[in-house]
Amino acid sequence: MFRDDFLWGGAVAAHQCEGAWQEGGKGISCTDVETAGDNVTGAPRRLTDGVLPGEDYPNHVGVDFYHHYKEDIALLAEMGFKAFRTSIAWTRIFPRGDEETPNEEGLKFYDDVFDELLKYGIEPVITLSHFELPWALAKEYGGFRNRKAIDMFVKFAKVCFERYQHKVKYWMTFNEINNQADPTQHNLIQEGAVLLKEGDDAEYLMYLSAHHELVASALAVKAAHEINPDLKVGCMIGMNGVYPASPKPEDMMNALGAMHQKYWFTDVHARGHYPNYILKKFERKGYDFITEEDKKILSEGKVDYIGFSYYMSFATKYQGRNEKTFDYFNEDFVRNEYLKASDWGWQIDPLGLRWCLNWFYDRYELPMMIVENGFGAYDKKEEDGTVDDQYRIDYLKAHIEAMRDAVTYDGVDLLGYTMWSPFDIVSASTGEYDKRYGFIYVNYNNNHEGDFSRSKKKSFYWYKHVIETNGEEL
Ligand code: P53
Repeated sequence: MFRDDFLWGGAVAAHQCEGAWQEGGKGISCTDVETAGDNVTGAPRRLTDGVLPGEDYPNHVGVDFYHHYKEDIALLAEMGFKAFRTSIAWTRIFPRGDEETPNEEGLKFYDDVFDELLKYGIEPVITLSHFELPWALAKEYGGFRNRKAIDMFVKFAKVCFERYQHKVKYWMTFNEINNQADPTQHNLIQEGAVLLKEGDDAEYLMYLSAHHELVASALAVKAAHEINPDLKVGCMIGMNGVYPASPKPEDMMNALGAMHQKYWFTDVHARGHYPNYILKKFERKGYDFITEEDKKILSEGKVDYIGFSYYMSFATKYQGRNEKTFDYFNEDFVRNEYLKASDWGWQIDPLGLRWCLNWFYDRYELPMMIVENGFGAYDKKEEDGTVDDQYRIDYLKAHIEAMRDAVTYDGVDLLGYTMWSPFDIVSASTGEYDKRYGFIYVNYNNNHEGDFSRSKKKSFYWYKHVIETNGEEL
């Protein structure tokens, strides 16, 4: 049984839906210089040095939410949404990140969006940094490898808390802060505006900039509580539980090692200090960037709740590379023969969601919010304009059932569920339009064909009923 005020809803991020990349005084963000990838050819997204002619930058147009938000929010209200999660594009508020004063036009845009939501009784749930940091922060300051980024972020956060404190109660600081545990250029730029240069040690830079982000996050939590004690600030963890590939003890230890390396970020956010297994790693590697002042800040800025996304689970097999430390290597991840996968290779595991809810709750005993969960698929629009997306209903139904069991049988404290994404948007990992998650079809595709018109899929009516019955009838 879900609580009476359970926050049923959906989630998006500004850069994946808004478009209008040069309107309202917005500055260039790091995703504005990321090209589209392609799941069919396997071509990855590329980061270009500034906006170059002839390149395809899908986030420049998104699905034009900037001009469609009233229509979109009306559709969410029709489904009975209680909450809508989006992000505030940092570059609409501070176009370069280092300005003295915020951009009023940007602030006004989010006032309008929040007012529109509140008109229907939909609660905005807001992420401050969701893969869209200022490009100037990356180019001119080195992103979060530089401590100056901490001040820039905290300034941005304070402006938002002050301005929207009476419209937004639930906040999150850095979206999927732990994706960078795999320190690829894509992950480092999305998380911390870090550009890798020749000779850089990506792993070191990841720990350094993640540390600065965690300090910035703790300062933001503290500031929010000072500005208004009613505000709740959470972390946002990209959670994909790691199973051992077999009961072999080494596989078990490998899975534990992977869990440590991928999720230590949560320990810092929730407990206010680093776990010993990471401090030991820093000792071995000679990393020495945590100051006494930082420790104090972390201990004073513990999060109020755990926000997390869940799409899939992983399995890992010990290959002997990491004797003693059991550090994880991407090559150790193997297919789980018990699970099916999406067309993008994401392994579908509803019960894994229940496992993850328990894992978080056992460790932290904090309220939780599932702020992303959804099924990216190729949809087919029929002649009559409908989309029969039963596979999406099946996916969501099984996951909601698992989370309901976690509440009913395990007693985890769950505040809400915002699925990803109520209307189709641009994919974050591949930059595609054709990877669709929505209950609402957006007429636009990878080839830039379409007029952005919106229409309801079969799942639209299904989710409306789920909300109506507070998750009793799936
Ligand atoms: P897309 C990787 C693995 C799981 C979730 O992802 C991830 C990522 C990074 O892309 O990201 C989250 O669009 C993220 C959203 C994103 C969503 O999952 O790649 O917070 O911005 O769109 C779905 O299919």
